Amino acid sequence: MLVHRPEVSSLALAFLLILAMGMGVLLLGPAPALASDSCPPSMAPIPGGSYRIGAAGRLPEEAEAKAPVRLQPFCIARTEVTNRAFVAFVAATGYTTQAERPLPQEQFPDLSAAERRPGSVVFRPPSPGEPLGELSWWQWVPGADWRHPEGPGSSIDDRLDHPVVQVSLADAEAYAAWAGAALPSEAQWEFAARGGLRDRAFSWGDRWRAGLANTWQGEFPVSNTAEDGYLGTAPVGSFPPNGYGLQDMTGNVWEWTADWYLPGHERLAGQDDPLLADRIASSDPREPGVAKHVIKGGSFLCAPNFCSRYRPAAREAESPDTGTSHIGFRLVSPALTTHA
Ligand SMILES: [Ca+2]
Repeated sequence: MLVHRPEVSSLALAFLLILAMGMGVLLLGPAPALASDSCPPSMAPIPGGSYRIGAAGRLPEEAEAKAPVRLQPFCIARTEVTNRAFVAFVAATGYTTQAERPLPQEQFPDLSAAERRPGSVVFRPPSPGEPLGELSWWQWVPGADWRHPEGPGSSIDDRLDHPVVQVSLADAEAYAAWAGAALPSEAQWEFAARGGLRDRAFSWGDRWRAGLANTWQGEFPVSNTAEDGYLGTAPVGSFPPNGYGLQDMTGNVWEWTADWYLPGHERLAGQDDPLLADRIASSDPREPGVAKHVIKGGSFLCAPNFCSRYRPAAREAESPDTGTSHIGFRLVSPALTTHA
């Protein structure tokens, strides 16, 4: 197990490099040191460095890049953006989220005005005995939005410290701009989620350990035993941090990244601070012709028998105008100062 240690000496780094090369492990430049005051208090300093984004021998869409990517030091929020923070954003700006607006007529010319009412997509647990079709547990619910995550009658009043959900990519970008920050690239997000570990399946090591993240226990989608204490979202920071002090990089809610989606990572291989910023380049073989963004981290709906994408390398593709009841986001910003 190799860990980023910005404080170790050059001699120690050289020793680690030689040791790792001897073990046949691809190794990766020493991370620049990052001053402790390089980031706002709500963010953790990430030392930067290089790594092979993705994973070998897992799902095809997360296939490991053939060459490492390199990252400059950056700051990333310790937690997902909360409902409380989003309330402050909306109060300050009057922003209206995508789910609170009618569907655009030009985009949906065949729908009536009633069918284009504001709404969003909500997870609906199937009833006992109900036939399970492909993704039959997702339902379009008029009136579902970030203040009413499961639709009319639901509320965030007792969830102010939970991650905001039902936000589209544009909503997340608007919040980030207001906060003077940005959404993480996929490469930044995954590097941060690894918590300083190399080539490990999970943020904490190679073995799945229940209770370290808000996921789904039981047989998805019919039985949620909530052994981790939460049927749905949890207050941010309810589970232990990873090696970089980041919480909920595994589970709770999926998080938007700044990258458009392509299966695999070859477009990023060998690049500095890579970002797939080209919408035209996006492609999802499961839904040809629809440009999608990368989301990371898995959610409270991820179970071993379904999804199971609660690993740093795992990823999903999401239409940028689709917020759901299990997608949120966190912010990054450039590191303010570095020292040698
Ligand atoms: Ca749970």
